[in-house]
Amino acid sequence: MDRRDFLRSAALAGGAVVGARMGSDIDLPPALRGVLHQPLASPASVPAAAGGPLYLPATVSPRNLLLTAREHVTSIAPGVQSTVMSVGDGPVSPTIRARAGERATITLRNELNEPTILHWHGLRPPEKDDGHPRLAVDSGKSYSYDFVIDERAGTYWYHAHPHMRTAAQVHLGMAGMFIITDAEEEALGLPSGDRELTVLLQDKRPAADGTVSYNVTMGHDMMEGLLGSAAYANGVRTPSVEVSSAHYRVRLLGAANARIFRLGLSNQRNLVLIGTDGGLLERPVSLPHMELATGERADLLLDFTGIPEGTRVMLQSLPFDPPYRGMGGGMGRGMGGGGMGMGMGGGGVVPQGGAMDLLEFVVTKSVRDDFRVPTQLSVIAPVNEAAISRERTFHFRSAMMMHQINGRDFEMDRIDERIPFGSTERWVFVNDGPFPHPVHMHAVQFRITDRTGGRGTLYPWEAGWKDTVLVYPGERVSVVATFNSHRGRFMMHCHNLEHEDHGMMMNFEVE
Ligand SMILES: [Cu+2]
Repeated sequence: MDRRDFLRSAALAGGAVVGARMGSDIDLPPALRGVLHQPLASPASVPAAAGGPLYLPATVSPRNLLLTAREHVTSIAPGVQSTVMSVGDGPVSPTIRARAGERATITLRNELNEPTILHWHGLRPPEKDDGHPRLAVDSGKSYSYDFVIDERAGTYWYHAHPHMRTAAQVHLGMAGMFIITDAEEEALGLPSGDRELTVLLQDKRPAADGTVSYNVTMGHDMMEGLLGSAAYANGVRTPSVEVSSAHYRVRLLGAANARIFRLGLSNQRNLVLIGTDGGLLERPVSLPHMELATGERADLLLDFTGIPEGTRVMLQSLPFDPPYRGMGGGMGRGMGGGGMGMGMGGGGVVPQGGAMDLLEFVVTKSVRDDFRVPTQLSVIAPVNEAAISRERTFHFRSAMMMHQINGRDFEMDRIDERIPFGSTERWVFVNDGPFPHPVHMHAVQFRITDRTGGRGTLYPWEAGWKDTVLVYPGERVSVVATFNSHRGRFMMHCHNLEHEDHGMMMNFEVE
């Protein structure tokens, strides 16, 4: 069935459109800067993790790299073997690690039973290497990439991007981290080796036996996007990882279908944010909590110094009242999201804003740690407003099972916008619908300059170079980008995986 047949049957299956509740009730973070070391608060009670060790993906170089995508069975929780789709043997795909300026020569071999293609999220390779869905290769075929990694040091990622199957494939493991280092970053002496972790955060709906599949419903899931009943870190259900009483660098990726995480620690120590999507911030920011939507990254320093052996600290998604009425919202957090969770082994679906335990740190070793958080990390030039040659506005709207940009569904071969190579433009993303949209641009890193409506402010985690920005209902968010990486066809889309699969994407040609 094609997309429209699918949508028609989805509509018949009965999804209602819930009106927006514009965001007047979000709590703004208090004064956030300058507090790098918080006194140790009395530990809150820490719920026991489902256990199981954190899966640590293999680290690979992008040089002469063969990535074989396949369906296979692997452990996703203690005693639970489940069928996943990933590159390699694990529940998520390997971590690619490269230095800025290195060349990537990568072959994707598709051993899945369906088309796939990989997109290097946040990187700016040429058109042929960007993983546009029209480049998807059939089962049994391969695709070769060859490009120079011309980016700042940062926490990037890669994931499957075939049209209408991105959600299923990413949900089941076709996603991995892409870490880039450079001399500027290395000079900072940030925690590394055993004290650096990369963690891909998702939520899923385990069945009664703990196995996971991509089991979306036609109505609700196709509108708000899939919300799960349990959290997964690197593909394993609420795992745990042993740490020393030291500083750790933890790079987090929002890789859920639709979940927005409000990250915080159960011992109430602050998160120290040092980088966002496109690399380091100018200065570290100490935050009691921060939000992370699908596609966004947070490069964090976590301080476990002075914490006694045996202490458990949970990285949590703290409860919040999302500034919109999701289909499970207002029906009681954790109560099953409007009946969606019935019959699921992990309990009911946790609505957007519901609390979730993500990853448990267990302090198992007391060590001396002389690391001091640097006061200056990098230099980021201010946005050059004078260089902006044009403003374009994009309206995002979801209604009646349709997810559209400027009133149009995605068409693979239609060029929606033409951009002069080298130009700097302001793009304004306007959310006219009832659901949040994390908006992602290929081919550029942008700066977020303004948010009006809704939350009406910019947050510390939206500073620096970004490639994805969360736009809540009623919001109007401006970004500034310079289109100087390559000529060719690229895309801008919502990164809610169900939204992008069902039309909320558009092509632009840099010419
Ligand atoms: Cu969306």
